[in-house]
Amino acid sequence: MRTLKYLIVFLLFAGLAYAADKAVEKKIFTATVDSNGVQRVEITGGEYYFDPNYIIVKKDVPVEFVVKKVSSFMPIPHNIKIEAPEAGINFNEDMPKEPKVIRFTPTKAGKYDIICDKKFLFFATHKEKGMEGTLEVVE
Ligand SMILES: [Cu+2]
Repeated sequence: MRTLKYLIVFLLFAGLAYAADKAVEKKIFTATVDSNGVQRVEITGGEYYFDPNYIIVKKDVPVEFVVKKVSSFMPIPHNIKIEAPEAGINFNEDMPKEPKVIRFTPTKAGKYDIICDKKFLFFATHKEKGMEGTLEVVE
């Protein structure tokens, strides 16, 4: 009986550790303006994350996202999507293995969701699995 109690406690902790592991770690990147007047941000996507996942850019300065996905054993498709037309940002692009450039110029300060909305059959979307982030546009 006592063994069973220990087993239950162990499983509980194992479960908690697993849940903590799933929590999304915040990886912040503050873009700088390069000599061409562009804020270039390299973003990698994988299972199931964006790296970085918290990106800070300046308003009214062109941005270039250079996106690619890490190659993995399973050919899992990923995309990167920001839907904020009010801020001049509105795209939904597949993330290829070779770097792809996405250009936009944010016109409004605020925080905008970055997501991957791919999913497999009836399973959770990648966003729900942690493949999400924030684009913060500052004045
Ligand atoms: Cu994805």
